[in-house]
Amino acid sequence: MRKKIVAGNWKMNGSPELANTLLPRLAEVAKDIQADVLVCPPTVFASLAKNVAGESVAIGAQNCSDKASGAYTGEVSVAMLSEIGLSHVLVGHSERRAIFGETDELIAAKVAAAIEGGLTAVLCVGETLDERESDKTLEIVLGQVKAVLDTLSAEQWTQLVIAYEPVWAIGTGKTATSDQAQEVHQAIRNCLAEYSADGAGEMSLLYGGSVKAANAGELFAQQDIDGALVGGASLDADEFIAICRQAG
Ligand code: 3PY
Repeated sequence: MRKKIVAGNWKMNGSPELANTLLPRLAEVAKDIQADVLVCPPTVFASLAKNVAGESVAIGAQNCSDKASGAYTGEVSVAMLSEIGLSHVLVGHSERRAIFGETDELIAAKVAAAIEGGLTAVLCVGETLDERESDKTLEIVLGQVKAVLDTLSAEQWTQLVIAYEPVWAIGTGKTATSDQAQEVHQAIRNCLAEYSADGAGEMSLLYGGSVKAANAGELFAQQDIDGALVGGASLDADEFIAICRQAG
């Protein structure tokens, strides 16, 4: 059985107050449901988040360095994230690809560093509106997936989750329809099966892009959608909890 996961990406938002109020409530809900719950606050609040979240909510980072240590001003290594008790790291979010120029090669190196350092990498992939409108969705998304899979062994997949986040649905209020999302998720799973049939069946594939309580249920009902990576709605305790409950 594949794990259902609901992950919150706070991006560059939130505060110690939000961590102190939202996470203890979420922790109680997470104890009651089957789905795994993950919250990725800004790294500066991650230690605090880890302390207040307890064991039922996993805390992750939104980015990591591909380097182990050294003169890399502003970077944070996987070992540092692990040292403060984090278990996951988002890698290759479309904002990092588009705004910070992260390439497939760098993203593959970060995923490898995360896995080797004992974390679970949540690899984010997705197409832009132009790419979708020129019928390149699967070419782009599967290209981003393969760039990472080509550098990993199937045994390492137990520490990999893939989040499909169409760029045109991020921060725009537009969500892919559940059929559009399922079509891409199924294509990702078929692509995984070319590497490892067992691994493909076990990989959790999350949908991201303006997920809210109102659309989560329909998305989660799709065969190849195993949860969500939630942006803005993860900053609102009631909304995020309502999404988590729908994951079961
Ligand atoms: C969004 O839903 O806005 C996201 O980018 C989640 O990562």
